[in-house]
Amino acid sequence: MYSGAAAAAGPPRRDFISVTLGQEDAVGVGGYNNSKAWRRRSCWRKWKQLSRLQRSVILFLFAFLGVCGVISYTSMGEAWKSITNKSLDDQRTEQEVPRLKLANPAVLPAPQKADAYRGDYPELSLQKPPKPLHGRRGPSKLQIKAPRRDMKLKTQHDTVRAVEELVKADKVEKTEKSIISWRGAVIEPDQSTEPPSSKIMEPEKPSSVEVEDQKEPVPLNERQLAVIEAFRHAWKGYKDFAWGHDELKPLSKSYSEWFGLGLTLIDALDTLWILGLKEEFEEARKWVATDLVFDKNVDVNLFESTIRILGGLLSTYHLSGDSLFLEKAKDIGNRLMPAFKTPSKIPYSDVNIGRGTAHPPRWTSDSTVAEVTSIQLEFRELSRLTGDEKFQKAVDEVMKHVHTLSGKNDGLVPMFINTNSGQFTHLGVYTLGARADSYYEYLLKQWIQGGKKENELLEDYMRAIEGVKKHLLQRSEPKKLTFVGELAHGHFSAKMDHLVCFLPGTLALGAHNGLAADHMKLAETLIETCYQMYAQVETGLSPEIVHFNLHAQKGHKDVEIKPADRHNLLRPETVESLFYMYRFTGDKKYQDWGWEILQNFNRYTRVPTGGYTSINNVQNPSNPEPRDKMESFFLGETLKYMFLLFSEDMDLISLDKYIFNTEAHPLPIWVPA
Ligand code: DMJ
Repeated sequence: MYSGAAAAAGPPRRDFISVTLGQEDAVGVGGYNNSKAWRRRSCWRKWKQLSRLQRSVILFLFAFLGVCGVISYTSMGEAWKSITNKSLDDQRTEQEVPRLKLANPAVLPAPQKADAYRGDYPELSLQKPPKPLHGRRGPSKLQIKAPRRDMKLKTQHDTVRAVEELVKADKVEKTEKSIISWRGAVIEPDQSTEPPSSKIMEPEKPSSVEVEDQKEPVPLNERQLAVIEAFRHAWKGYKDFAWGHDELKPLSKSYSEWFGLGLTLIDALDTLWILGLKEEFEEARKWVATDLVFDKNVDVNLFESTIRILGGLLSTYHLSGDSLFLEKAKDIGNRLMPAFKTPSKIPYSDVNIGRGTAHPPRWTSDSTVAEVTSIQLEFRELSRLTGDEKFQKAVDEVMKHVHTLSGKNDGLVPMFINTNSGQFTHLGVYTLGARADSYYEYLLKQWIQGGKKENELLEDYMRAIEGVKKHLLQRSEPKKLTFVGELAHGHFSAKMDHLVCFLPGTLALGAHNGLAADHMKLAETLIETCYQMYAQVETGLSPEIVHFNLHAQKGHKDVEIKPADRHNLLRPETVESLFYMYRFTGDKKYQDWGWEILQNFNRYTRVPTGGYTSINNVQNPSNPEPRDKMESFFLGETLKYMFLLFSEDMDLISLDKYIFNTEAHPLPIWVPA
């Protein structure tokens, strides 16, 4: 149409386009010939007809257009590339959100129907990954970046060996110099001793197992079912008579309050999950969602509320993937922070979580050493999950400060620390029991939690274990049981709290993580002693405190019990250590010992109408004198460790992926093995 109109308009103009097409059309009268050969010939003819000047102008124009074309193509290409990349990125992020969710299922299956426990084992599998129950999963990125694997193994091994040697040779002095030379000798660039706090850049999401970790379900066994039955019996009492309150009083069918925060319910959340008690878990979750309020004018103990409430909420968040628990954890974490506003930054023991004020106990400005040094796993994890450094900073500062303090005895710490001066007080008394116990436990566990990089923690731990060996270990008569006594102003006392029975488990965990083999040997001898603290007693239950006989006396056992110490509070430490020992050795005697203990709890502490009770007298099987109180740790710790001890599934809360806080709440290891 265009060319025809040009032809009709008159003689061809020597214009490149119109001339060519118009002319050709005119020439082609009588038929439309558009063959390639004809077109080529005709073009050539036209070209020949042009003057030299015209040809030069046309060639110049072509060349000019060609150059322009190349330039604009390059710059447009760049622009286009970035546009397409961006849109690809957009697509990827949109697609990756669901993909990441699928690749990171919660570590354990959604709790199963409680009724399922009546028989059919295969249905009771604990392996299927659940969908998150409520709310959305947390943001992506599970781990703080791991160093290269081969390098990590080498340097960790070197570090551990070097620390062991130096501690043994007593060379790890408090002087800057030796520490620097030790570090210089073993630390590779990727093994910075900086606390992980400086690396917190963005919030983390709940822990998870990799897809390839999924394997055939391991059926529950009779003993695990017995634990579930015991738990349900305890839960029934709590539900019927103490729902939403701190502790059940099973005999008077009522409750007691400590903080007024539903302590037993929160402490038991992750046990419900692990045992697969779905209905009970849902009910408890509902209470947390609707009734758990921290905005209350109430004084809470910083340590107890951290290990039970903050720890319980964090681990339940990790297991279930339910953001409700993280929100609650953030809330209580923030409300506990005023405790750190002290002249020394060593926190006060008590906080009013409604008013935002904190204070020491009425009679002193001291805090307990174990309390201020056993809140770190929880606050560090809270920082990692929220991306807010303040929690970790506060607790790391405490550890750094304690690391530098004088008043230790070969790594053993006194029991009190002053919140004004920041110095240890009541010097000269050393125990692995009440008021100091979990200081030692958290040295090792923080080191593991943070990916085995914080060498001061390892150094303090190794030194302390050497201190235990040097000052606190003795053997009893007649059975020659190795036990951990106490030291008061140079005098050895053959007294051992049941609380000390956390130690075999902790030593075994250290050995499993590459520490000295003799730690494992010591763990094996100490767990035997802890078992004897049950076996040598009339009810088969341990008292709160025992005294060991250092000299053989006719008719006397190794274990002596004073009238004031013969109570049992349903404590977990021995079953906790049995769990670690079984996981690391596979020796079934540890399961058998735990089974005996469970049966004796059932025999002497079970209340028929629901719940279990502390007892006053472990030496009187005909009247153990029930105390009318079920401590929250019986559900949070004792029964959980029993269940895990009896499990043949070594990956059920794998000890290479999780670190248990001192209240048995599993938190993820940041750089799992
Ligand atoms: C628990 O609250 C914790 O295990 C703590 O570390 C020690 N006391 C009880 C259990 O005995």
